[in-house]
Amino acid sequence: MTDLATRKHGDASDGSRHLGASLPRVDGDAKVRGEAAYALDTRPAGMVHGVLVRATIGAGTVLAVDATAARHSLGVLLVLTPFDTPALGAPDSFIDGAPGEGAFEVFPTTILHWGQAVAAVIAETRQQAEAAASLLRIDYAPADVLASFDAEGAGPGVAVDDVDIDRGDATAALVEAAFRVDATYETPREYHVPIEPHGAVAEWSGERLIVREPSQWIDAMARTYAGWFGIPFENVRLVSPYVGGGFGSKVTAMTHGAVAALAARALGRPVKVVVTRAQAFTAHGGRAATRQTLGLGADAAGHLTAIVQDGESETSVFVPFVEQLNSATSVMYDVPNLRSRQRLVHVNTVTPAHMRAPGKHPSAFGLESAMDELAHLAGIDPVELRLRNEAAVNPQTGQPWSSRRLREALVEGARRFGWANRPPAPRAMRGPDGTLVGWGVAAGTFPALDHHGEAGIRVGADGSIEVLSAGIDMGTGTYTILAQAAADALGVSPQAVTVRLGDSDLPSGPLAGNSLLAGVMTGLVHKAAAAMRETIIRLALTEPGSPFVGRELNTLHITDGRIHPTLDESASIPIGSLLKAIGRDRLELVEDNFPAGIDRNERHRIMTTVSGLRLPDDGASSVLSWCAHFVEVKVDEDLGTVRVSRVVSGFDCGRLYNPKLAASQFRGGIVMGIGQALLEGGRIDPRDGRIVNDNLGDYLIPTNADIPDIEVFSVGEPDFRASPMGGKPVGEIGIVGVAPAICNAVFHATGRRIRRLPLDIAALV
Ligand code: MCN
Ligand code: MOS
Repeated sequence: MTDLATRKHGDASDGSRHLGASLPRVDGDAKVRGEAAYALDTRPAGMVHGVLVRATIGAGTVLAVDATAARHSLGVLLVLTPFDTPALGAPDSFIDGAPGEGAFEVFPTTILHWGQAVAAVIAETRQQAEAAASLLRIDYAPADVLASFDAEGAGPGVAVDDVDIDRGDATAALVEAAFRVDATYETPREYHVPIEPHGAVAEWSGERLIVREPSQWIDAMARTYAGWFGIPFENVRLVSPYVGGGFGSKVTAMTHGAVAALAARALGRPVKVVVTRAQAFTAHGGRAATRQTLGLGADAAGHLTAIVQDGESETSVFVPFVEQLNSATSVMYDVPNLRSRQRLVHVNTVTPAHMRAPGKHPSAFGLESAMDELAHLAGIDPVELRLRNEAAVNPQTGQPWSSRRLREALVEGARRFGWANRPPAPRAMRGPDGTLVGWGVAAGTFPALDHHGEAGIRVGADGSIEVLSAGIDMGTGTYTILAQAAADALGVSPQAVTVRLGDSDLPSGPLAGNSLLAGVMTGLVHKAAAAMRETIIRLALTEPGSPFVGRELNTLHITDGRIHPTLDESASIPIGSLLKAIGRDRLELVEDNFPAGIDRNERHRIMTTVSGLRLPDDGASSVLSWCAHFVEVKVDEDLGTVRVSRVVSGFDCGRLYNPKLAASQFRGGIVMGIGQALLEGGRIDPRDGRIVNDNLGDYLIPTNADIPDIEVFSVGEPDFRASPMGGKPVGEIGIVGVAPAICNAVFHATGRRIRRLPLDIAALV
């Protein structure tokens, strides 16, 4: 068991001292002092400002735009409307088969959802641009709107055959079950709301486009810009040194970036376009609303015999985005019979997007709530029910797990939480103030993916050591863990390593998505740093000028940044001194994990398409992270308020590269889960599909006062089938299972089932 916050040393299992230690964030000081310059902090000379204008109908056509007044408004440089904006080129789709192929119409005249961008105004200042934008007169021909999947005429949607599952005969098994739960679970539209807004600062330097923009996937975004403007991908530089949160919303290039780059080219000046908080609710998608009906059957001993699932989720009228509702259902428990169907309901919304634990969150909400209902019905403790249904192998594929320590998370979590003292019946516990107290549990999972990439290492005669990667850090800890990974392999301290990230001119990095970046990049950086160590030692033994020339192989080692002769420690010199002695300013190398023999274009394709992603362990084993959440709630029945008063969560994410940062990731996910359970949800105007609560005053997310003590612990062990350095995904799993654990606790407190998020006071009274 790991004390996550204080571990001073790495796990010695592979000789590492630094990877695995709870090093504080290396970028922490700069961020706290406000010295960390984010992409949108850039102010190139002559920069001007653009604003986007949103459609105020939910569907229909733009007939005309009268821009006369706007064009004459103070400081205005350019007005772009559907009728005078050139179409951009066709970038290759990075999601296979998804639209985006074909010329990119920046402002189509066809309006498919409320808030779709219809125009842009560029002026000397942001205020001037906003003032002028308010003067645009836009004529629409509105059409009928399907505001949500609740709208009349919206359903029943279209089947998504490729996620269907038929395992055994679930329908028959459900009929014969000793215990049976049938219920419908619903989750609303949720939004990413990162504190840093979306936006871009674009400028042209000759034929080269430089875009500074927060990004989770530098290379793929750059590729889209290249496609839009018909320039080679080397001619796009995308810079994203820090990212103020993304949660899945900053993966692709969007209209604001197209407008910035287009206007910068037209005006010959740098242009900054920032999406406002309100616009963020329609400029890019949040999590799709979902609804699923679950039938769970179990035998008399509480072994699951069948799951029948029928789900639906919303998507836009133009892209079939699937929020996959069986992604947790299919792997959590050992159930021989599973039938799962999902339909997509096309409505007038912006296309939904991946949001932290896409699919897994709503999937677990349904399954883990239903498991609690089953436990209650069968009179079995909910932890015990889960343990009885532990799966020895992946029940969907029959593959062995690379590792699955869910049992340990459940057992240890129960012990830490004091679960043994839980009275089985609801409404049995009250606090001193008379509030009802309830305890709930739920489990979760998140599957691992792997990706390719490169990592660069540069060592200077001035003593500098740099790690170079286009990969990014959105608050996760990439800067820190890569310094740790390099330090171990090179034989230096992490403090001696400077990590440079988030620039497409640097060696190609994987996306920060699917919680895969840490696993891929620690492996690559370790590999590159080890190669650098070998290079340094070879040069020390062979280069004229080196004090070690002529010594035998295997007589030098690098420790604490110095090259030591094994038998003569007093003769050690710093790495920088060796470089000076052999007349080198610097050494630089790049390592990668691409298949052998592929060319530059193929590498680029792999790095910028979803098809470049692959299964860890070549698919030989099934690699997932696991978690169990134990939650206490206090419910005031008079006021209908629910407070989460305690959380204890156990995680199996393999080895943790930095337990302190991983704990922070877990807590962040749990906080987001509390928001999902109690607060978050888009409110949709049924007339036109407008998101009514498109601001942080009305779209509520948890604040400090909503967050109790959260205890997180790790039961993971190094899993080298999962990744080169033994870790499994961390960034998203924290959220999975939190909402059902809270709702299960509310049931235990009140006897009332919450099957629809966010929790509505009306459901309690
Ligand atoms: N880590 C670890 N041990 C591991 C794996 C990871 O210690 N075995 C720690 C490291 O500090 C690492 C971090 O966890 O930097 C996340 O690693 P990983 O799980 O590989 O996730 P990514 O680096 O790919 O980051 C993306 C992931 C995703 S997909 C979402 S969504 C998400 C998340 O990270 N969005 C976030 N966490 C977020 N955290 C912040 N602050 N802001 C967001 O927008
Ligand atoms: Mo995370 S939703 O994969 O960016």
